[in-house]
Amino acid sequence: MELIKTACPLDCWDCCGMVAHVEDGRLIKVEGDPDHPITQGTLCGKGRKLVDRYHHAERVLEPLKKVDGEWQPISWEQAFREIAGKMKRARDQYGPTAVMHHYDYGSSGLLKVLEQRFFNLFGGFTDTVGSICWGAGLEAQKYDFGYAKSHHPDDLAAHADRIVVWGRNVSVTNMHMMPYLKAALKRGTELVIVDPLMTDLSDKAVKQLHPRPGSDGALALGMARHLLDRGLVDETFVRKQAIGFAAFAEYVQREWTVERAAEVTGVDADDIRWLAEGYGSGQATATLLGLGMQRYANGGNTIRLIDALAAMSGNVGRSGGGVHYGNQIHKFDYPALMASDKRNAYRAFTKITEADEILAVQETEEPVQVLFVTRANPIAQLPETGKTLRAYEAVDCVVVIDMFLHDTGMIADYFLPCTTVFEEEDIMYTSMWHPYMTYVNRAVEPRGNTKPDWAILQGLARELGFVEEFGAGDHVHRWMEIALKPLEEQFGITREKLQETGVLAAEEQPVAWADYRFATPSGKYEFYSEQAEEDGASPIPVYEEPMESPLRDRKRAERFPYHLLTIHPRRSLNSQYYHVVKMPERPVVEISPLIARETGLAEGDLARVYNDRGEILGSIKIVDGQHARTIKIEEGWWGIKGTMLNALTSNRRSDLGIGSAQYDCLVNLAKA
Ligand SMILES: Nc1nc2c(c(=O)[nH]1)N[C@H]1C(S)=C(S)[C@@H](COP(=O)(O)OP(=O)(O)OC[C@H]3O[C@@H](n4cnc5c(=O)[nH]c(N)nc54)[C@H](O)[C@@H]3O)O[C@H]1N2
Ligand SMILES: Nc1nc2c(c(=O)[nH]1)N[C@H]1C(S)=C(S)[C@@H](COP(=O)(O)OP(=O)(O)OC[C@H]3O[C@@H](n4cnc5c(=O)[nH]c(N)nc54)[C@H](O)[C@@H]3O)O[C@H]1N2
Ligand code: SF4
Ligand SMILES: [Mo]
Repeated sequence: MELIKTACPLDCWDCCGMVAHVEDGRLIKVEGDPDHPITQGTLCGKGRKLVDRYHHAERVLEPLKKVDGEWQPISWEQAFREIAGKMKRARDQYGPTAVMHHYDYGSSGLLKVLEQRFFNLFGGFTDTVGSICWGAGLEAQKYDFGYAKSHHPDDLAAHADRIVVWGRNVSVTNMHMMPYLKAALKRGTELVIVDPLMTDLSDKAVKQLHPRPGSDGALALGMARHLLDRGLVDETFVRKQAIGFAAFAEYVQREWTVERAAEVTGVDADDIRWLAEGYGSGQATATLLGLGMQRYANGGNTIRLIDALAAMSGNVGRSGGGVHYGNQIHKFDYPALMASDKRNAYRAFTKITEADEILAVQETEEPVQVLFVTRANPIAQLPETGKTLRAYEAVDCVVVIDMFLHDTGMIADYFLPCTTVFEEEDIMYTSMWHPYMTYVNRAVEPRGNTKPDWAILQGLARELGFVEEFGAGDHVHRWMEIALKPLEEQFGITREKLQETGVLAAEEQPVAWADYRFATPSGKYEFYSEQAEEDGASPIPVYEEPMESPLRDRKRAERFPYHLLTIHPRRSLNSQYYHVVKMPERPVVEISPLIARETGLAEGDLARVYNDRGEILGSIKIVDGQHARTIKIEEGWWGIKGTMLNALTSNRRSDLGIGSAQYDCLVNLAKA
C-alpha cells in the first residue's frame, strides 16, 4: 500500500490533512493525516467519502455536449474547438465581457484561481464578485479591524475564560474545533451559545440565548448599553487603540436600553445583562462567530455590532479573547497568478444578484453569450432558483466544469469533466480558521478522460492563442512558485519546502491584533469607519430590522409567520453529497411545539413550506428548545431530485459587502 499525503478540498473551516491509500494505482481509502497540527488524523464523514465521489458510478468521465436535449460524448479537441469558437465570436461581436464566469469554492485549491488567469488573458470577462457565503461579515471586519483574523485555536483552548459560540454550528461544520472547546471546558471555561436553533453544544453550555433570527445586532447593543451604564468599558482600549468610540456610545445611549433589546430580540433582559457582565468582567471572553447571523439584509452591521461589543469590553488583541470569524492571512501573490493586469475589459456582477443582472443585459449591446460555471452548483445554491434558471436559460452557451450532472450540470450546453483532489497536485488552505496550508500530492492518475481544471483551461487557451502566456505544458510547480513568492520572501516558504514538510503555517500568531496595529486606514480599531461612510453605509454600526421581520413588515409576517433557517447539512457539504450518501427523499422540516399547534401539523406529516417566491415539500419533525417561531431545514438539496430549497429564499443583498440574505426569509406551513 502506498500512502500519499494530500488535503481535503471541501469548502470547510477545517482544511484537514489527509493520507490517500493507493494499491496498484487504485485508490482504496483516505484517512486523516496524524501529522497535521490541527486536524491530527481525523476526518469527518464527508472527507472519508471523497473516495466515493472519486469512484462514483455517476461521475462524468468524458466531455459532453448537449445536442437536441440529449448528452453526446465528444473529444476534448472538439470541446476546445467549439467552445473557443463561441468565445471568439462573442468577443468579436460584443467584447470580452460577453463571456461570464460564475465560480465558488467547490475546491479550495490554490491553483483553482487560474480560472481568473484564463479569463484575464482572454482580454477580460464578466466576473461574479461578492460571496453568498460570508461576504457581509468579511466587509464588516474589514471596516473594524482591516481584515478578518483569528487567534490560533491553542490560545482559545488554553486562555479563554468564557467562549461565546455565536451562530456557529461547531460540531457539524467545524468539527476539529471540538477538541479545543473540550479542552477549554475541562479547564472550567464557561460556554455560552447564541443561536435560535439547538446545536450539539447546547447541553454543554451554561446558557443559550435564542435571539429572533436576524436580531443579534440588537442583542449586542443591549449589552453595549449595559456595559456603558455599569462602567464596564475598557477605557484604555477605546481611547488608545480605537477611534470613534464616543460616536458609537452616543448612539447606544440615545437609542438603546436593555429592555428595548429584550423586546426586539425576544431574549430575556436579565440574560442580556448577565452576558454583558461576562464580557465586561475583565476575564477573557472569546467570541466564535459563525456565518449564520450575517446571511440577512442587516448581516454586515450585525457582525460590526458584535465586534464593537468585544472591542469595548477589552476582548480584542488579548489572549483568550478575540472575535473569530475568518483568518485572511495567506498572502499569496494572487495578482501575478491571476494575471490581473492583462485584461482590458471587465464587468462585475455580484453572485447574489447575478440572475437579475444577466436578465437586464440580454437585450442590450452588452449581453452575456457564454457563461462558465466552475466549482459551483448555482442552480441549487443561489437564492430564488426560478430567477437563476431563467437567467441561465437566456444565455446562448453554458459551460460547466464539474464532476457530476447536478442541477447546474443538467442545464449546460457543454459539460467538461474535471479531476478530483486525488488526481491533482495543488496547495490547500483555508481563510476561515487555522493558519496551515497543506501540499496536495497526486495520488492516482485521472479517471477516464477527466482533466484538472488548469489543463481544461490550458486546452482552451491553446485554441484561443494565448497558451504561452497562460503557461504551457506541466506548469503546476511554476504557478505554485509564482503564488508563493511573498511567503518565500517573508517566511522562507518555498514550494519544495512545503512539499517536503507537508504542512506549514502561513503566519504563526497566537493572538490576533496583539500589537494593536490594525489594518484599517487609521491603524486603530474603528468604531467609526470613514471607509464605510464613503461606501454609503453608516460609519458606526447600527441596528436595522432584517427585511423579512414581523417588526419591519407586519403584513408579510401575517401571511408568512415563521422564520426559515436553511442551515448547512450535517452529512453533506452544501450540495456535494446528496447523490453520494443515502438521504431521505424529502427534507426534514424541524418545527417547535408552538408551530405544530398553530398549524395543526404532527410528527411525520408531509408539509408544504411556502412563501410568495416558491414552495417545497418536507416531513415534519417536532423539536424542543429552539426559537419558537423558527423552522430548520438543511440546505444542499438537488432540484432534479425533487427539492429546490432555494426557491424559497430571496436574492436580496446584505447591507455591507455583497453577501447573501438567504436566512432573511419568512415562510408559512400547511399540511400537504
Ligand atoms: N457538515 C458541513 N460542514 C460545513 C458545510 C456543510 O455544508 N456541511 N459548509 C461549509 C461552509 S460553505 C460554510 S460557509 C460553513 C458554515 O458554518 P456555520 O456558520 O457554522 O454554519 P451555518 O449553517 O451557516 O449556520 C451556523 C449557525 O447559525 C445559526 N443562525 C442562523 N441565523 C442566526 C441568527 O440570526 N443569529 C444567530 N445567533 N445564529 C443564527 C444557525 O442556527 C446555525 O446553528 O460550514 C462549512 N462546513
Ligand atoms: N439556502 C441556502 N443556500 C445556501 C447556503 C445556505 O446556508 N442556505 N449556503 C451558501 C454557502 S455558505 C455557500 S459556500 C454556497 C455554496 O455554493 P456552491 O459552491 O455552488 O455549492 P456546492 O454544493 O459546494 O458545489 C460545489 C461544486 O463544485 C464541484 N467541485 C468540487 N471540486 C471541484 C474542482 O476541483 N473543480 C471544479 N470545476 N468543480 C469542483 C462539486 O462537484 C460541486 O458540484 O451555497 C450557499 N447557498
Ligand atoms: S469536510 Fe471539513 S472536516 Fe470534513 S474532512 Fe474536509 S476539511 Fe475536514
Ligand atoms: Mo460557505
